[in-house]
Amino acid sequence: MRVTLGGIMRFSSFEVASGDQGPEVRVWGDADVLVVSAPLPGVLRARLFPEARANTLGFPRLSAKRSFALRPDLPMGAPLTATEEGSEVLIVGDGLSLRLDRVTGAWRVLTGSGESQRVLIQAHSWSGEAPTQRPALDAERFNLRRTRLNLDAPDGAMYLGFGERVGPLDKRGMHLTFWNTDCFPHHTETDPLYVSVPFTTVVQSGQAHGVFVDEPWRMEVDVARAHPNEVRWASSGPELDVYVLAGPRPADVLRRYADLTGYAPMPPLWALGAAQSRWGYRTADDLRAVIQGYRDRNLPLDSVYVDIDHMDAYKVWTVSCANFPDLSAFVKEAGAQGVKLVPIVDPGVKVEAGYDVYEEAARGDHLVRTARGDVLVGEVWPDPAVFPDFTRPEVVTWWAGRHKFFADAGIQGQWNDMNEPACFSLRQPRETEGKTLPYDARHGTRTHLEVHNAYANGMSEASRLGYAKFSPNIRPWVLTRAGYAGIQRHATVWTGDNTATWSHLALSLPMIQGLGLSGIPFAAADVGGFAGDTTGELLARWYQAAVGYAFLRNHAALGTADQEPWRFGEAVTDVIRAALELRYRLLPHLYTLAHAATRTALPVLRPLALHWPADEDAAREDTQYLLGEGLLVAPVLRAGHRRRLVYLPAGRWAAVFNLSQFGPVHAGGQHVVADAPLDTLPLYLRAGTALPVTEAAPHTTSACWARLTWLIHAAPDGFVGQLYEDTGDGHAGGRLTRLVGERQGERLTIRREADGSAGTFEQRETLHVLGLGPVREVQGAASFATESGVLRLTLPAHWQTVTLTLEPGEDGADAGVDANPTA
Ligand code: MIG
Repeated sequence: MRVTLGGIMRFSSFEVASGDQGPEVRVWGDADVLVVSAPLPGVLRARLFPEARANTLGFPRLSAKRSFALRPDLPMGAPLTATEEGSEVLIVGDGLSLRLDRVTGAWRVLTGSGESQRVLIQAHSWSGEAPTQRPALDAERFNLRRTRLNLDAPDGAMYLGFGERVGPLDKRGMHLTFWNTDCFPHHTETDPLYVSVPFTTVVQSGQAHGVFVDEPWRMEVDVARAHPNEVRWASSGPELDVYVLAGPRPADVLRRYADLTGYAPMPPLWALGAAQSRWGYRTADDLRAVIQGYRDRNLPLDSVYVDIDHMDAYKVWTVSCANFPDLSAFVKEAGAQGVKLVPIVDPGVKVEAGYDVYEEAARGDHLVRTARGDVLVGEVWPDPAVFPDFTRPEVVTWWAGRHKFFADAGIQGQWNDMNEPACFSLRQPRETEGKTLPYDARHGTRTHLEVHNAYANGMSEASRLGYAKFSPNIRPWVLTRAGYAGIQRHATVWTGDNTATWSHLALSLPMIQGLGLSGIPFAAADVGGFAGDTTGELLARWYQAAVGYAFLRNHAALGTADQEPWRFGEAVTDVIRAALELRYRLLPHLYTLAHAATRTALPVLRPLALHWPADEDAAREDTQYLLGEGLLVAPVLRAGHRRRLVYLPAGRWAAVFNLSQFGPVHAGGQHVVADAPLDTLPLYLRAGTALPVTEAAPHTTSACWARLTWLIHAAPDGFVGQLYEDTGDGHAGGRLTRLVGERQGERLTIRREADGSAGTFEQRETLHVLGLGPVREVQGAASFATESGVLRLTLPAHWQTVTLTLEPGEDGADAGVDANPTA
């Protein structure tokens, strides 16, 4: 219990001091400490340490914290001021201020000043407990809600993000746990899952701010469920490390979060191509047959994933000689067909005398221990198995060194699984929360309860370090199942073991969108569903929905029905081929979005909430998504449906279904009905947008597009488009092109502005422009023609400017607008 001294202020002293991360304001009383700093513009950090006197040494100074989330090169924070105002302490940082009531300990964070001042966060209570002295080793001695913070949840505020979660985009009304869990199968109500990111973007009246609680400890957050107007955080650790991030737009919050925790590195182009996987492909011959299956049917394919059967007796960093007699030769063979291999790596190390990985780990003291101090032994695929302690830097370095094995074989991508960590059972049985290690297992001086959620970050950091060391000229592609905040610096996430059901197809969109809003821009779900038998219709619709997933992997569990694209007859194969070709046509745009993600943290697959937070219909819509601000995807997510309702946000939207037809144009701010027979993916292009696309290909080669078409939906004042190009891999620079159309009266000037270089290659560019009306004259194009309202321009090499003279009086942009097609 917290002790409050009658009549005495909870906070009686404060000072401005110099902390490990820069200037900080320390406020303390008899027991509690609050330390405020300004790590970045528009970001305020408040370390809340109730009962600090009983919990720490050096009171009121708090010891430095090692964060798994923050980027390692975070600059020193900015200066702050602290003044006394009546019963409050006012702390002013870089863009945000904090007011603490010295009597009650309540505090709030404000943005702006004077008239425009707004309260972002109101914390009305926070409390904690001293450590208990009970010596027992059982899980009960852990107080899972040791430190608590209650924040105001104003009516109407939406809470987005929180990492990997089921349910709708807005988590208001849910109780969420941060404890990475291998749960199989998960359902539409299951919580927690594999990834813990204690970060939310709060949207209220169209304005956004963020709250990030940087604690890898087991935590819970009750998002206005137990109390309709409170968000209640509870940690099993002794403090809460809270970052408040200013908006005003959701995109600003996301950028500030990435400034703090890091940006995802640029993926190689091939990782954006089609991928085939299955738990059950055992041998090189199995994979040969898969690749052949794709090539025989003219289905694009860029990678195959190689599941646990590649190992010798599930020993990590080995390959079964029987299944893969010559791994490097097979990597080359697949490479010659444009296909990369992505092997799985599990953290569990088999206990076996003479097995070098085990021997090294044991000798180097790299393993997780029990509370008693012995090496902890459990069972995973290898049995018995021990667990490298990836929370310690020296273990990360050791594991990174192990990647030489795959790097030398020419492997460029890796799939880190089971890193919650998953553990099926323990040699010395103990109660655990989910199939993992016990709370009191030891990671150096820390307990598992404290670092469980961060386990996967170290494992994937090692992968990135390993490939950087052994294959410095490529961009490694690292996939992880588990993760904590900051995981995006090392790996991207797939959503784990979903099922081959329509509800999981639908669920994939809010899950991926939620991960995107949690700083992980390249997340995706297994296409077709992992568990259970898929059907042709479900698989076809899933491929359509996945046209805009950041990566596109068909994966299935052992023992389920085959689900390669050709397993359901030719009609379904044709639909899937068309979806894959659409994907490959979109690659210039998707690759540009990927590049943008590495700089802005905006995800590839975006919720409408990101760009239209003030429009409630848009903000709550999670059956559709955006690829950039101008392309809206509305896949059919239900069995038997051949039409769907689509919400179009503000603007004018041209139907560009399958990217093969142009029109009609709808006014936004309304629902429209899309006709979508099985072979149709409803897509809409917003007026003002130029979308770069290319031609379909059997596999990717370079992201310098030899054939480029800009699909343009001209707004009355013009349009703009972006294109990022480079060689598709490696670290050489790229070229960013802006295509700008500016209309003044009857004249439309189209300019191409390029920045950077992408080497010399021949590019054949065409523009397809909708929304112009009749054209009288064209200057600067090689040729042009108008066909059913779309102007097609072919451009000469290295063109800079094209000028169009339009027929006067025609407002082409309004032609064919369907103001309310549902009426
Ligand atoms: O206990 O490696 O989520 O994608 O196929 C199951 C076998 C282990 C779980 C992964 C799944 C993978 C499977 N793995």
